[in-house]
Amino acid sequence: MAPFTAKTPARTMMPFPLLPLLLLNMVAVSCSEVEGPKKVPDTCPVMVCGSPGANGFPGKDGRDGAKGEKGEPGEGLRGLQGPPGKMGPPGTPGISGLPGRVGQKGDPGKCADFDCGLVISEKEALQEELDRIKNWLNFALGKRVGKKFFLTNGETMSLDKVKDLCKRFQASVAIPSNAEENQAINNLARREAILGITDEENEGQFVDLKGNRLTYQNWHDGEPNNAVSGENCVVITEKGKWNDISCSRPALAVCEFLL
Ligand SMILES: [Ca+2]
Ligand SMILES: [Ca+2]
Repeated sequence: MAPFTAKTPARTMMPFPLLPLLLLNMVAVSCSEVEGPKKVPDTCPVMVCGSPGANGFPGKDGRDGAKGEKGEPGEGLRGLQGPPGKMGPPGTPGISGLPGRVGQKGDPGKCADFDCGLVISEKEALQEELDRIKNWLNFALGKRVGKKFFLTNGETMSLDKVKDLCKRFQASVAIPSNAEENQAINNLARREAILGITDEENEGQFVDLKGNRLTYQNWHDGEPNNAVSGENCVVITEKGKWNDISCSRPALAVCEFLL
């Protein structure tokens, strides 16, 4: 390269090629004056004071942020209803309901003439048979007075057992309500027989087994005397008179049936 000398008049006449260097020095001086005594990074003056460069390439995507809150439901169109599903298993049976009210009695039915005649004839035959049996019993064992029919099984037992025996046959322990019934029982028994009378609840106050006061009495002389350790049951003697006895003492069982 040729040295810069005075012999090159063209260049001495044109100092403009040195102008950029001069401007650059001026800029450096001005910047140092602005920043003052602070230590200025080496790269600052040129970047701040120079002309802005072109935008660089976009950086890489950042990492995913925290999950956001659930959004409001959308308002899309409702889909069509699907086909019905399969039938499920049968449920457990429910509790039975309360029985309904009893209905009104119906009208009597009509039967054919042949059937009605058969029913009537059978009824008449049964009634005749029943009457015959009653007569046999009356003749052999029992005594009938009015609507009462007295029967005995021929056994002797205490009052409690006579009550159970009569109850089994829908009857009750014999108790005369008048002289005629007293005579019928005496004729049937012909010995001591238990009567349905007691004063267990109130001493000396004899009542029937339902607690009703007596309407007829036929005590033996000197009876009831509640003798020994107490007598709260009653028998009809072979003479047809009454006597109070101990309830543990057995006598003939006699039941009365209502016809
Ligand atoms: Ca007594
Ligand atoms: Ca007595």
